[in-house]
Amino acid sequence: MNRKIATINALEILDSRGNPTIRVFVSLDNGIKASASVPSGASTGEHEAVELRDGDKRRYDGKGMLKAVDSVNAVIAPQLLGMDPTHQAEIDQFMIDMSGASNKGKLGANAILGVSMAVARAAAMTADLPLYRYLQGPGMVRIPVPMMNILNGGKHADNSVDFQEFMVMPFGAPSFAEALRYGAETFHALKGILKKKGYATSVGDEGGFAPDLKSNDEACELIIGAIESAGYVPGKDVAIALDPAASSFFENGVYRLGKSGQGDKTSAEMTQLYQAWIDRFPIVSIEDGLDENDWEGFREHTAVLGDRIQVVGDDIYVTNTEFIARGLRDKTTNAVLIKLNQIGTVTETIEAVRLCRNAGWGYVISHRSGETEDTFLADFAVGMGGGQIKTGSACRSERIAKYNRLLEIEAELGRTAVFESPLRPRL
Ligand code: 2PG
Ligand code: MG
Repeated sequence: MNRKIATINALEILDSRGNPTIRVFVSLDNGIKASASVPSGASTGEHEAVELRDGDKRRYDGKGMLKAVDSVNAVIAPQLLGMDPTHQAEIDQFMIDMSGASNKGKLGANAILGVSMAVARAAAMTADLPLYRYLQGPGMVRIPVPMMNILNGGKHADNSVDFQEFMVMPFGAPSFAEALRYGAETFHALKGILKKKGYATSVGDEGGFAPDLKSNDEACELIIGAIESAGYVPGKDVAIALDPAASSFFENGVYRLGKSGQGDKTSAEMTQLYQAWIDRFPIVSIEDGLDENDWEGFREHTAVLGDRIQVVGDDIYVTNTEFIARGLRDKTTNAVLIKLNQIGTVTETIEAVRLCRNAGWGYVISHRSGETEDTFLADFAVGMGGGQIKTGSACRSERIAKYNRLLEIEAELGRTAVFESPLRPRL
């Protein structure tokens, strides 16, 4: 069967924040055409694969992506033409080698990932399979439980909340469609409560509210109120997941809870604080509760909390198998956040997932704060089978696009789709 890569080219487009990103188009000699768009983070981990931006202040304040477009069109494309798109690992390795020891910065992790994703899509189309099926292979299909970021603090909001993301996880729902409904109803209930209290209801980058709350505790209290007012039982139908993004308030060896006025804390004190919260609120998952370089602190944090909740590492691992392997050895966390553009190729991301799965660890497939309308992530989350996705609130089309794609997949599969949270209700 004919399925050679015939053309590859890239286009500078805009992401959900109005910043440039890249879309890559791949065509095969059998007439198949596919494209994929690359997301971009704000609270990036120190060791993430390096995004290539122009740095030319005359365009988009230096954030242009014409150099990355050029990497695809002039450097990567000529090398990959004629290759079989189903040879994903070989193609990805080829690009990794071309970028040398630059953590993908020479060609741009954005350029490389765009090609990698578009190639995967073209290969799936050639095989006449939905992307999730192509990525997963045969067998049971699991639709992920969403972690929906409905309230923001930290660097994402101008309020007195130190922690970045407060998410609802409708894990008691019988299906993804119902989970999405629980989550969306909770989001709307929260809006009503905020309005009544005279708080702002404008939304941030990921669609969560960012009201001028008085404390970290108030954020959890409001969410509990919203879950109940939507008619659900906190901890049974809908639980809370957090991403404090602690690297963003770690300064000179201390955790500085400056926004809430709770003062400076050590790792152990932060863990105590989370423990007290877990006692009070139905929290089932905490991501980046500590700083990305605080490996020792994380180990203790997981020893204390790991039996009760999912402890997720994001910035500490940056979806890199070397860091994840260290985490597995040291029991640093018990779960990993997985982001395609932190590592830069589909193959390496799948490797990271495989490592987690083989160790019996949880993994959450995640969006970035800068996204596009591309739904690759939804198929990827289904294909990886981990049962968890983090892709924003119940508004903003770049987030909803992923949820709508998951609805589509669940409807397509009918009764054969499995919807089951890896996290159990704690009641
Ligand atoms: C995170 C992500 C996504 P960003 O910290 O987990 O929510 O944010 O994409 O800005 O790194
Ligand atoms: Mg995070």
